[in-house]
Amino acid sequence: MKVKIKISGMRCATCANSIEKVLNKMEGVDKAVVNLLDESATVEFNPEKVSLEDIENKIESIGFKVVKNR
Ligand code: 9UX
Repeated sequence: MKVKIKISGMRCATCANSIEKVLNKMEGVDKAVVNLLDESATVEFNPEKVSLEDIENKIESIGFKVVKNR
């Protein structure tokens, strides 16, 4: 499935790249693209291998905030 996750706390391209790199390394994530200006991550993943919650927790574990109810 494909989801768009709103993220706050990114202040530069390196922030975006680091999130993208970490997400793309996760088991079950097929493709993650982070957009700094849009403050979002678009993630394609296999829900049988990884959950949306796992992905959101990973983003927060490296110091960014997932914004719900956009
Ligand atoms: Mo540069 Mo982005 O320190 O946190 S990587 S603003």
